[in-house]
Amino acid sequence: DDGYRLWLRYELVNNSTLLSNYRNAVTSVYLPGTSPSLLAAKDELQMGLEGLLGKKVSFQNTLANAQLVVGTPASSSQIAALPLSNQLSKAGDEGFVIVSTTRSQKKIIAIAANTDIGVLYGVFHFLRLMQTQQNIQHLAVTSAPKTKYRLIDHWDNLNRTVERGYAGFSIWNWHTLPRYIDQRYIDYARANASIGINGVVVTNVNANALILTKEYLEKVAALANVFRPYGIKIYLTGRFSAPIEIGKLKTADPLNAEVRQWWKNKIDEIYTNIPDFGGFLIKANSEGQPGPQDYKRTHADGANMFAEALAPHKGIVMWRAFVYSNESPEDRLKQAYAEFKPLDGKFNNNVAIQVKNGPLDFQPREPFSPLFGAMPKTPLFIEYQLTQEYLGFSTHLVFMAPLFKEVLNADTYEKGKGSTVAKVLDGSLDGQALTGMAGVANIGNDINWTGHPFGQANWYTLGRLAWDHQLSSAQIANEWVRQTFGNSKPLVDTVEKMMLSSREAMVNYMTPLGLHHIMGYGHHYGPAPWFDKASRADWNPVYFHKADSIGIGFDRTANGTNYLSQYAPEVRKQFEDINTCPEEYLLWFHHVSWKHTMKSGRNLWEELCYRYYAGVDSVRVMQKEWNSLEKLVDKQRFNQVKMLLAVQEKEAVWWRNSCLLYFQTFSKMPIPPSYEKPDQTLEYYKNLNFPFAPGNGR
Ligand code: BDP
Repeated sequence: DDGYRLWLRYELVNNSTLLSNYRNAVTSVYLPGTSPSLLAAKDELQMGLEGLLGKKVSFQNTLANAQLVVGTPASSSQIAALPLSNQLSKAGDEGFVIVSTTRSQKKIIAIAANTDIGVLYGVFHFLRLMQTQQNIQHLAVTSAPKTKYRLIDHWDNLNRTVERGYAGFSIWNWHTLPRYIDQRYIDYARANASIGINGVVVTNVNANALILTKEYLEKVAALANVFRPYGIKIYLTGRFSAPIEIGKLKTADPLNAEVRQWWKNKIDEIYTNIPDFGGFLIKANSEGQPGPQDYKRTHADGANMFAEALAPHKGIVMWRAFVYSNESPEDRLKQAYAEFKPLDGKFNNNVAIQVKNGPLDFQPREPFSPLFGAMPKTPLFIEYQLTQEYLGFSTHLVFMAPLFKEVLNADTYEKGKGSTVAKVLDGSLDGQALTGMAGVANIGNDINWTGHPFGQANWYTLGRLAWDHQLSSAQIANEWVRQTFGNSKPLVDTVEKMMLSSREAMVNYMTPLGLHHIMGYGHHYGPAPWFDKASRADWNPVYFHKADSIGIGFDRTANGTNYLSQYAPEVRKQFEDINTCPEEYLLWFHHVSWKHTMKSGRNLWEELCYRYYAGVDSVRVMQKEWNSLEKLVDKQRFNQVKMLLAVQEKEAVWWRNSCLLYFQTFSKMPIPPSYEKPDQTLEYYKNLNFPFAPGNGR
């Protein structure tokens, strides 16, 4: 199996009792209607059922002969006559109901929704139930998404390189668009729809104005046409200086009338090509990107200029809060809050501020960004990174659901206890209508889409959590494994266990106890805690770990940078006291003595050794677990994962050894003799170089 089919494999049900139950329940289908979304639902249902059941399904012209009834009250009066209005009233515009009911003394299953796209989502959910071998005798599902904008952000350049992409080149072939429609675009749309993704940003946040030219917009429109039946809107990244670069204006000042008119015209032009264009994602005044501050204007001035032009078309602006400036000597972590918090309430109502999950930059573990809970008058979207820039690229098996959930469950205390990040995001805490979740894509043109077969699980997770943030990591892992690899119990149990332990393993072998940003410079491959040559202080690992003869860690308490003042008092209090600060975040907030006694009774140095070694051990356990599955997994994917785990083990050892040998030059304490000895010297690790490491892709 080459992995191309992702979690939509629809293999024959291999449990004979279940197979005959399923065959008895759903082989005749009534799915009326001819809209593109209903036709997509029909195609999917046919392909899915025929694969799962190993026999043809017959599509009926009337409900009378059908076992499975699929549609909306508008698509068929016979469906309108079913007693579903109660459930449907809870399904909203995108949700669905799946119920077992009887009609004229006959058992039927109805998949119904208020809209055609809801039907498609319902069909995908139903197929998921069967792919994961659930009982479908007594169904009573009502499901509606908890966030409105559920997005995949591609960092794809027009020349098909992908910024921080580790799965090949961009799947968008701008050269052959618009006339050649790669089957991949359709399968991509199916995969996204199957997990409820309804928006795709196709271009890199480090934007290129060319995408806004007539020639490219035709191509973008062709993609939008492919996505539309699947309920997916297309978004672009907006290069702030585009009016200068392609519009021949002298300025891009957002308060300049000509500039505003230029954007208005451009946006109107986009909508004549793409009537349901979603809007813009914008990175401005960050890492060298142009923005409103170049003209002494605020982020709100910039965002509102776009918002005004998009509003008549119902488009939105997603304005990124990932900003930090070169000039500021401040703790880099404080900058986003310092710039955005004062702007709370100043954005038009079709602007959302898109905030990375943590205050720094997609590290293996970060505390939640203090912007969550600090901007009650502004819709906030969360941005996660699926591509594993800081998590071992696409050679490490790291299941991110626990990372995502950790942030969602974090309590901001904005309105007292229980004010979780999830409630900020789903709008329930502050009554926001614009709600959303985004993941930076890990997708490329590799045959299996994500390079590592398990990278698919992170794409899957983003969609599932954006739909329902209450799903547990275990449930997501379980459904993904069943659909992607199969349903046998030892297989499901073992893979689920591997997945659920993988994130903590990675934190341990890379950055335990709150360490962060100690990776190689530029390409971010492997460890380089010693690196201190970057042009900016805050691109240097030494700036972040601050190891010295006394201890290690970044003091962000009132005695240090006072970053902690950006959190609610309850949060601050917990983190600020070295005794109540969770050890996972210790070195994030404190400079701690090597001799400090940890909860385990070990001192800090010993604990650091313990964690690094535990990380490597966990990878070795994963290897054993995977090897036990040889007979249960197809050969191709079995071998791929086996090879990748070997790479991961080697790199985990590299992280462990080089970090401990380096930090040891400060702690001056031995690595406990019971641990295996590093087989290389610190000098060896420092001298490694990686001409082959993927760079930033630009
Ligand atoms: C950083 C990446 C950089 C991105 C930036 C961003 O290293 O390539 O452009 O994030 O999010 O993590 O804009």
